[in-house]
Amino acid sequence: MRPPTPRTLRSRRPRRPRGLHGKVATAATAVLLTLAMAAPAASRTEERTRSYEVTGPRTAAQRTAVAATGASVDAVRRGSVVITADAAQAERVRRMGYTVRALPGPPDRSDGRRAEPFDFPPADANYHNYSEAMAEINADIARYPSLMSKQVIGKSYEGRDIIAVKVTGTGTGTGAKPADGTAAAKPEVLFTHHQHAREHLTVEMALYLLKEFGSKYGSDARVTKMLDSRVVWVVPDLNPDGGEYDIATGSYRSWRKNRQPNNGSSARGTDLNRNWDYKWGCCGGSSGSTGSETYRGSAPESAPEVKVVADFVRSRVVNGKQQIKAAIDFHTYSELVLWPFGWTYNDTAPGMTQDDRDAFATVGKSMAASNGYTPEQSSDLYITDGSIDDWLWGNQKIFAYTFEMYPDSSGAGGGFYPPDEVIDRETARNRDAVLQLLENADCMYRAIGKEAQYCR
Ligand code: 0X9
Ligand code: CA
Ligand code: ZN
Repeated sequence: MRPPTPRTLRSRRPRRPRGLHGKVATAATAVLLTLAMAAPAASRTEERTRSYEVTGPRTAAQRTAVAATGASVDAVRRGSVVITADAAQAERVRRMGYTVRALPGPPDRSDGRRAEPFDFPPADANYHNYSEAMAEINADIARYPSLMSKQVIGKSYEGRDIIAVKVTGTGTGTGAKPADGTAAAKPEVLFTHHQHAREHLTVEMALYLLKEFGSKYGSDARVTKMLDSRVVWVVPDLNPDGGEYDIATGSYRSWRKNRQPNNGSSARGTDLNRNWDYKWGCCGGSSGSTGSETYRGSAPESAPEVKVVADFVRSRVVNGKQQIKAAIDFHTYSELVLWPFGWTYNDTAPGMTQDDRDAFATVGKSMAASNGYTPEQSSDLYITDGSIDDWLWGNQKIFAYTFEMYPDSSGAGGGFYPPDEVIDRETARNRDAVLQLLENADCMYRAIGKEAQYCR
């Protein structure tokens, strides 16, 4: 079968941005727009990647070897994987003896109409681009001002705000009061979204959480109790530049990384989830090649977006104690609940005792029972190094999970681009798991019956 014409051919002709028709049109967006639409040299390199089905790999070690070509492993099935790779990487995988079959590109959701620049195609109009997501969040905050507030914690490479929304009730919490009579600090829980540009459903997950917390606080007992006794931080968009780039032309680009240029290379972007400062580049779970889907960056936290969020997390250390106790980093896809470490196949390691691992696994399996995802250690998939959850746990002792959202890996659900009709169902699907994490956050070891040993 002849592979479909690469999109490069169609997008080589620079398109002129048209009017923004009712969208926020500022000089800044116009400049960004022009930047994204021009740059033909860069897009020649970038758009050579496509997705392939690789039949043969069935163990984590074999999948790690496939990933070591620099491809990203997007889905894991029994005896096969789906990868995003350029032609050279696909050829290396072929030479490992596996069958490599090119898959169709991202779906055309144009409905025959042209999409607005920087917006989702018409058939996916219920997804939120960056400015729509920010407007939605601002409206939530305006509606629930005593419950939510927003902080700009820094800027992306291209200068977009990276925000954290703080959500906490007016209740004083249930924790034991310190002897000095001051209010007990509420345990804090962090939700991060959209490290990978094409994983747009994760931004919808953030919007769902804020809407759910806002609308149910004071009426739903479980939500009220949790928001009164916890501080929730939602960082809805770690990679706004990549997300906007992915949708900029009206046809999805399957972009993963941020949009930071790399010295001496025409290939842009760092894989944010390989750029965190814990065992960075240690173990064959990332790439040192700028063109790779899993390029780890020139140094830990070299990506401004990672530095911004890592600084924010460090800023939650108060009187020497990290206030954030638990976290979920949302990705797509495969329907998984993952826990650290990603850098080693071993269940336990320096910084991960058997009790730590058991607490992770017990809460992880319980969350997975509620949403129907598969629970496992992240390295059961393939080795990753410099991932956010390894850093949050290894460096900050935060019980950090990775959720891989809808669809599963069967190939039926649209991969990174499920239709917008599934947004409501697939975000609400994680409601119970999120509440479970909040409920466990004050003492994760309670789940293994060791509260007295670890949490007094
Ligand atoms: O490779 C990744 O970064 C994640 N998969 S994705 O398809 N969303 O890119 C999986 C990460 C698993 N490893 C850790 N969580 N450490
Ligand atoms: Ca639709
Ligand atoms: Zn991801």
